[in-house]
Amino acid sequence: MNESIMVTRSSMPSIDEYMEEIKPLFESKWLTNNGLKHQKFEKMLKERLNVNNVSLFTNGHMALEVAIKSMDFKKGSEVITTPFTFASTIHAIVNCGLKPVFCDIKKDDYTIDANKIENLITDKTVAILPVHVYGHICDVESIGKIAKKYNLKVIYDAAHAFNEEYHHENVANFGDISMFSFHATKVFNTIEGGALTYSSNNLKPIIEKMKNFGIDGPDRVIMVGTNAKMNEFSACMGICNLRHLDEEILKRKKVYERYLERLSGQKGITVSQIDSSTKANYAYFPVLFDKNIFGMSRDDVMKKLEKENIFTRKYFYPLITDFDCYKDSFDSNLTPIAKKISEEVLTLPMYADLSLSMVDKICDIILGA
Ligand code: T4K
Repeated sequence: MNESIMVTRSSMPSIDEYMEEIKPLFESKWLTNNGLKHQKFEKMLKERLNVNNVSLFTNGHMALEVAIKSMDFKKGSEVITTPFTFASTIHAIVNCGLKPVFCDIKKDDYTIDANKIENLITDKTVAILPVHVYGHICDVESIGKIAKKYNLKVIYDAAHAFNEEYHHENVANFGDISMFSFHATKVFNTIEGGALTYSSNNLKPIIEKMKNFGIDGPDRVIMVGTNAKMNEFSACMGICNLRHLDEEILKRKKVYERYLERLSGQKGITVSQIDSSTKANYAYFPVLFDKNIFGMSRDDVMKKLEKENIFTRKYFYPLITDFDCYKDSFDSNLTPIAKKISEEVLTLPMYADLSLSMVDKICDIILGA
């Protein structure tokens, strides 16, 4: 049997490089709680992303929850967001006692449709939480203007967009806060991990305390915090992986270009092109299959590839509003574009070490060559 090809594969440094980085931990025995590696990694990220503040987290999800909590919104307030995302985005809003209000997405890049946001604003709206889904950068200018007009906060779920730039500005600088995921399946990983980036220096002490139980010194706890700190081994993985990020992204670019060459222009297949204003990270390769034109549905293609031991994923199906835990509270028919895309989308294998011959094989299977 051929080796299985999964939708992605973690990037890792060599064992030697990682061992070298973690060696001091075996002497210091300092494993977490803002250790030296954590401090080093935070500084490296701050410089790389060119942002005022970085806070490191145990994972992207907890980072997002802390980002929302740090804004101190009144319970029951509304947050305008997208249903076309991973469970985490909406769970974070709900876990913070807020109500998600779903806005439809754009046909071309699957990010929130800024033209439809204003209609959803009520006197309970406090924030917009858009997602740079697949690394497609949202319409940050329009979102920023709406937020200013109505005095709303903007928290970007930038889980997929690490290292990306829009008109030469790093995505880490948009909105009030951006959240990045450093999960093993991401372009850049710290095994599990995540980060918040933000310009306001006032937020730094709040966010840092919130992720450490609200502790403000040996005898003081000043807020109801949580535990969401990044540990030293994860920070070491981040330090090592950051050294190789540019070459990893370059390899992904080659995979992306080969897919594009093979699949774009095929009838019934839609591939999303990267906007010229974006410096991309090539996080995912989503493809839409229109059964009426292509002849096979997304599920048919998925099964056909599975027979050859190639495992794709339906990121993001079902739509969040169709989840068992949300379907009684929301109506997915109110966001018809998101619903249609979630029914047609398949994310193909995408990672730095995916060979171009494997990309050809995947495309041959899809196209029945
Ligand atoms: N917001 C958005 C928009 C997100 O997409 C995510 C996470 C978050 C927020 C929250 O961030 P984190 O809290 O996770 O930092 C995966 C990831 O667990 C999740 O991080 C990610 N989004 C989501 C889109 O995908 P699964 O359940 O699909 O992953 P899994 O375990 O099926 O892995 C997929 C493939 O990756 C495997 O088939 C092989 C490969 N893999 C997986 C693991 C775990 C590796 O190569 N190495 C590994 O260690 O959720």
